[in-house]
Amino acid sequence: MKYLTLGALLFLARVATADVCPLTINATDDMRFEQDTLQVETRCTDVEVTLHHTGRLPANIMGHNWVLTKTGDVAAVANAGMGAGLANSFQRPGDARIIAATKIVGGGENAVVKFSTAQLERGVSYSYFCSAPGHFSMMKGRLVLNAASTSSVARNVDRAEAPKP
Ligand SMILES: [Cu+2]
Repeated sequence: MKYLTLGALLFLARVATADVCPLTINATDDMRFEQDTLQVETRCTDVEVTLHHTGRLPANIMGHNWVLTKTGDVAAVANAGMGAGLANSFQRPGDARIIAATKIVGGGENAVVKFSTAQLERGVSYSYFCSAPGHFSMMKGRLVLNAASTSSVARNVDRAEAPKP
């Protein structure tokens, strides 16, 4: 009986958490992301990105965020965000080009954002960057979907590509 109970618990735990994939990215006082690529495995239905600011400088001096868009939207979204101010984490409110984003953090702080991979399409290039004014030319990288095609991500993408009514 004990085995059955433990087995049931393990099964439930696996169902509840299996497809949320954690990723961590570090941002520094010298205006860099320590990772220039983040890989998302195809089994991930959701991604939870933790931005960690490894430095000591406060948010109003060297604050960083993590913003995900299509690669072709990076410059326009960064420019639109510049005028939004620190209070809006340098993101234009309601900017539909932003797929996922954290708030701005200062040294020693973390921020977390979770998003669904269902909105990511195969064959499209995605990039992340920091939208603090002047940072995106230094602070950007690629979010890469692993190409294996039999996962839940691939099925989600197929649905997303179906003709819209
Ligand atoms: Cu930054």
